[in-house]
Amino acid sequence: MMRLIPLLALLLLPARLSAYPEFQQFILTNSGTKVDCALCHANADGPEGLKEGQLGALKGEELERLATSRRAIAPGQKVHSPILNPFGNELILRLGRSALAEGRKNPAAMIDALPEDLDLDRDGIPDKTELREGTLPTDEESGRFWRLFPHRFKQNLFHIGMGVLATFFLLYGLENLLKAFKSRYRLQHRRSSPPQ
Ligand SMILES: [Ca+2]
Repeated sequence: MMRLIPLLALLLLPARLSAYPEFQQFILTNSGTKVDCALCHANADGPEGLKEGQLGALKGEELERLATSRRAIAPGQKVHSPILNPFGNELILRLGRSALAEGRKNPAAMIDALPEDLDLDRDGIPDKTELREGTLPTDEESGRFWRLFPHRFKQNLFHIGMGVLATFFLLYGLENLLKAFKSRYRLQHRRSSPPQ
């Protein structure tokens, strides 16, 4: 019972302690892209509610994980909050909840504090760039076209190589076929022409 009291208190916290609309507003202003809560949260509708990944649906062990993540004030603590997605949990690990809360006053500075090499989905676009541009750091298909291009090119290198080879052999075959038709036509033309 004693353990339930702090857990219940967590559920009764005001919504703004769980949701960070300032970041969504910053991204909208910075990139013109409207993002939903799926950027950092497990549920695209945000942490408040009764659906999967929302506070009202958490049970037993999930509440324990929520409490642990909310105690991660300083950076360096690996958490697995049930209301956050892998990127939200990574933000707590890298920055800590205190810096995240402070970041609401200056989202640009908070984003700058993220390491340049942090790229959760390994699509070649650093997470801080994805945040600025309103694309998803957890989805390798999400990103500006030209930023994703090198990653997609590398991913499809084998198929591109096979396509080039197939085109080469097709053109080579066509060229030889045309030569063969040409020689046959000349031969037939010579045979049908009366001797001079
Ligand atoms: Ca990325």
